[in-house]
Amino acid sequence: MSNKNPILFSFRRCPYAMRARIAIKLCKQTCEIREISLRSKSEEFLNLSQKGTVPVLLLPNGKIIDESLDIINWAISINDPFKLKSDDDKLYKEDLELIKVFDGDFKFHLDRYKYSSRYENANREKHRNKAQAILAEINTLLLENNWIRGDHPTLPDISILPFVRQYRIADTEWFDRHLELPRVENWLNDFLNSKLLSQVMLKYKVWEQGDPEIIL
Ligand SMILES: N[C@@H](CCC(=O)N[C@@H](CS)C(=O)NCC(=O)O)C(=O)O
Repeated sequence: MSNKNPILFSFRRCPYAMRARIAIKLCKQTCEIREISLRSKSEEFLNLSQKGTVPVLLLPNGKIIDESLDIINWAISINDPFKLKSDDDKLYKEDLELIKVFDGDFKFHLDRYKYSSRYENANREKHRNKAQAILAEINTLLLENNWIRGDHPTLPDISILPFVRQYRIADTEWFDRHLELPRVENWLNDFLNSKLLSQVMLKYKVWEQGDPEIIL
């Protein structure tokens, strides 16, 4: 298979795919986007990556990148006009640690809060509160800035916010009334109202063989 542009296999609502799309946009990479059905994954997709998770990026040279953070790093390594990656090694390490907390603990509690019926003995409220405690730490990081590292979104914001968005969606009324972390609420609101998010949340029908190329 030879393509002119890298191809991103994506699923609109997936937070991992969202952060990959955001990085691709902010790093101004031209990629084709193909919406995948997670319920019926095409053979073409499964042949690329047996994990069967989105996002997957297929490069013109045939290389496959099938982890969202690796896709973000790929984009950053080519062009990083907004300095998503900090020049300061210490801050960069802290960013990676923070992302790890969200990909690990936060996601663990988010899943058990959002989909409590799918987990045996999951105590919805307990998991909501555990995730809230992690957000309280972010609240302190946002004391001086709108975004984690200053006046514009960088690596930790774009990697974490798609999961915070899901946390709100799990119970919007509770989040809006009872979270009581005003800086986190503003931070999420700025993200939800951003042009950037609306650009990467356009709706596409599931890609089928023969469909014209759609550029992200
Ligand atoms: N560690 C992976 C996780 C990706 C992931 O779990 N994506 C979910 C969708 S949000 C998925 O594709 N799940 C497979 C499925 O639902 O069949 C990454 O960062 O790319």
